[in-house]
Amino acid sequence: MFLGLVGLGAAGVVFGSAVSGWLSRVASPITAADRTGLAGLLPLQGFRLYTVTGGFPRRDPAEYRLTVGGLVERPYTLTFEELRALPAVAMTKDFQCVTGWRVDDVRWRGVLLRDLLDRAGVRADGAAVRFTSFDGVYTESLTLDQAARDDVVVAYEMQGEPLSSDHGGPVRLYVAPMYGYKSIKWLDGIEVTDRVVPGYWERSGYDVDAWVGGSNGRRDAPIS
Ligand SMILES: Nc1nc2c(c(=O)[nH]1)N[C@H]1C(S)=C(S)[C@@H](COP(=O)(O)O)O[C@H]1N2
Ligand SMILES: [Mo]
Repeated sequence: MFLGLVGLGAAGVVFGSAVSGWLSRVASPITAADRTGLAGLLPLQGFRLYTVTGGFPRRDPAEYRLTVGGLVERPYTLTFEELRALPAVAMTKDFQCVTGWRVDDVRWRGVLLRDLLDRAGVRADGAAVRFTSFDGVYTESLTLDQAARDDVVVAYEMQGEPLSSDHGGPVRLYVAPMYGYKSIKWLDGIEVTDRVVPGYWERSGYDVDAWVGGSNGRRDAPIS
């Protein structure tokens, strides 16, 4: 049973690189992230678990802090409980990685990124948002227009459960209409910037505007 699962996972990896075509150049660093071992190979409801640091950081919700700062009027820091006390949104939408895998109908719950930014008051010179991870390495970006969408969530629940550490818990970003690399795990910082600062994979060649089906040379069906 266990070996069967591993076999399936390995088949997924092979299939993923076979369909990548030209993408294998930029996708190979992601495959390298699977070096972290079996966790990266086991299919979890269709997800694969990614990290770029060689480890999966853990943070107790009691110790978790989310800072919102940069070009805002009122920078602030939230505890996990404070985040959970804010008005929440729920949505059921697909998750699509640029390497080809897609998980249909994932249930997400969290706070709209837009609401967190509104709370801080974005200054007139703000134009984009930069995100940081407590893995210490991964970063991401959105324009302010993208950040204001009603399908961009600072998520703390997935599939009706608290977001697991492996999936980026206690809090990750979920950018529904874009490829999975936009959905930064282990989110700890939201910083308004005066321009888009390309994120981790974007510095390796992935598109900064990562619309599913409309970027990275892929033809996936858009997330509806
Ligand atoms: N901090 C961090 N966030 C990350 C990544 C990562 O390696 N580190 N990988 C990204 C990519 S490419 C994808 S497809 C998704 C995968 O999410 P999962 O590991 O929960 O399946 O996380 C995204 N966010
Ligand atoms: Mo991905």
